[in-house]
Amino acid sequence: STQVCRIRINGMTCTSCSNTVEQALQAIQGVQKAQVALATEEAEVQYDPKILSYNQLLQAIEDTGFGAILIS
Ligand code: 9UX
Repeated sequence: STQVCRIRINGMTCTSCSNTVEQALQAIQGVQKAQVALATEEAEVQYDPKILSYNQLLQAIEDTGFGAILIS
């Protein structure tokens, strides 16, 4: 199954920042697709809700040193 969520990411200032966050999300078991947009400071993530919850996505972003707030 697939769930989509959008996350506001705080603190990104360059494409290296957004690539770091994007790769961290893509490396998580259960994440099917993750795109991070620097310009809008948002991530859109498709994931299997049977494998993980959005809280783990927020935690993974915070572990990279950035702030994360669920949008939808
Ligand atoms: Mo870019 Mo981001 O030089 O923490 S990697 S600012």
